[in-house]
Amino acid sequence: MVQAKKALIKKPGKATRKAARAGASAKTYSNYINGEWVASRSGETFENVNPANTREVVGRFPLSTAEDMGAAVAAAQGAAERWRRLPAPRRAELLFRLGEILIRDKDKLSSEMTREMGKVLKETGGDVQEAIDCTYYTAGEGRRLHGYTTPAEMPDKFAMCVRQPVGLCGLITPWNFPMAIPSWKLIPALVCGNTVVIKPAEDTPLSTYNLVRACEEAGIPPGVVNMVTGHGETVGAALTGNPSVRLISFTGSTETGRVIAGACAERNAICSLEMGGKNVIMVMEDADIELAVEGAVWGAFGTSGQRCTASSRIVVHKKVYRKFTERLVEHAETLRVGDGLDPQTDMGPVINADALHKILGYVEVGQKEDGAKLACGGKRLDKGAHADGYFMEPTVFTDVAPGMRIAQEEIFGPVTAVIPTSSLDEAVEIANGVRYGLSAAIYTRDVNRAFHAMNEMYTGIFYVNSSTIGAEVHLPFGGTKGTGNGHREAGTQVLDIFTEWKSVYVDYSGKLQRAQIDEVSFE
Ligand code: UN1
Repeated sequence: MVQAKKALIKKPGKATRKAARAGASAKTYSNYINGEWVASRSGETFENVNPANTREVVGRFPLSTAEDMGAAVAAAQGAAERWRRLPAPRRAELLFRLGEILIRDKDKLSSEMTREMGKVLKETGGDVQEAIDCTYYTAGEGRRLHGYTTPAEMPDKFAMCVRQPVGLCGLITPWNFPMAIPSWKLIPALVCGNTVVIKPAEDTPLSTYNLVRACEEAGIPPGVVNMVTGHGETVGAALTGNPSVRLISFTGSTETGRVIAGACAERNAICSLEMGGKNVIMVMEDADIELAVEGAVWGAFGTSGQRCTASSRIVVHKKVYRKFTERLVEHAETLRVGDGLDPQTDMGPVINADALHKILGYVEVGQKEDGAKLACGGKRLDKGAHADGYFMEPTVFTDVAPGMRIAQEEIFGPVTAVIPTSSLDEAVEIANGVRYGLSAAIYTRDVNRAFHAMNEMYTGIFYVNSSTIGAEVHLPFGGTKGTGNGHREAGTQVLDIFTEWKSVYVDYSGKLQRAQIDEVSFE
């Protein structure tokens, strides 16, 4: 789940006023509509602030209106026919060029992403790399986009099915993977022959801007890719409700996803949702404990726990419980929290003030739960180098019971809940006992246990002896239950979101042949 937001508009608080001073020289960015960089008709902007240092304004972005969104949709509609008719291998050539630009600019794109989003440089490098991987992998589909042929049930008749673009796609993207996730949507949409309008998260519009700018440089024609920044309630709603938009692809919070799904259902638009997770690592008594601790730290505190795939629950066999939790806490306490631009930093800030308050609220909830122990962390860091950012300590709760709120609800911050268990079957039951179904992992040296858990876990992603994070672009990404609505991004499976099937029958018998009715005999 990804929550908005820190758009600091109109009524600046203390931090905002300071930010406005420090950011007096910050660049003002534009929307991208029909190949032109244009301001919002509102004339207003919002500030994109560095969560590690709120005195720094990374840039000002258009506070767009429904009218701006209407213009972007019209542009995408205007380009749709020509883009669809451009052969897929030609479309893909432009995307390969886009991949080259992202490789060339990777360092700059990563550091700009760290400034707006907060995660450490090696992780923003990973984010840009994921966009590069997605671009290369998916552009290859320009020469595949396979359909299939199959025998027909009548003689002298040919049967096949082919993919066709769905049409105009609206992409609503989150702040935690500000380039990777837009690329998961944008690149397949384009290679399949759709035109798009992107509405990036208010917290991280710069990385999407950079991606769109690279599309322009790659020579993707005007109108094919459009970007409009602003609030979900105005521009997001205007995109979702526009009858010309055939598909909405959304990654973000469960609450927003539900609103979007409702709006799409009203007008029978296609809707692909990727929302929350309450992912789990199971640590069995035969596990390599050091490896499991490393995986837990990486999964729980990487990206400050702000991944849909974050390891927010760790179910540990009682026989190794003490050893594991001691090592986990020791490790968590050594993590250096700070500005992600500093190469010494292990964990950056969380995205904004609302997120910080929500996470700290969960720490309070956890402390009130009967039996759960706050083993480390739990506090905001706001002194010295941390004074101007949204920093908090890596936090571990132990002795958590599976039904507690901290074991059930998505916290989306650097907080993990360790739950004791006495058997693999019980671990699996606990692991499956949440409303989400994105990612799960098991640490064990026993292949039988690993396969059993793999088979029993009802999640979209499963790892053996590896953390719950780290999905690769050529495999499907998504989850069961409350995580989504049955779609998968990435892999070739994403093509089923961005295309519709057309079944084609060619009857070359020269006579009326009635399927299901005429008998065909051996003569
Ligand atoms: C997300 O958690 O929102 O598997 C996306 C991973 C990344 C993608 C995460 N490749 O952790």
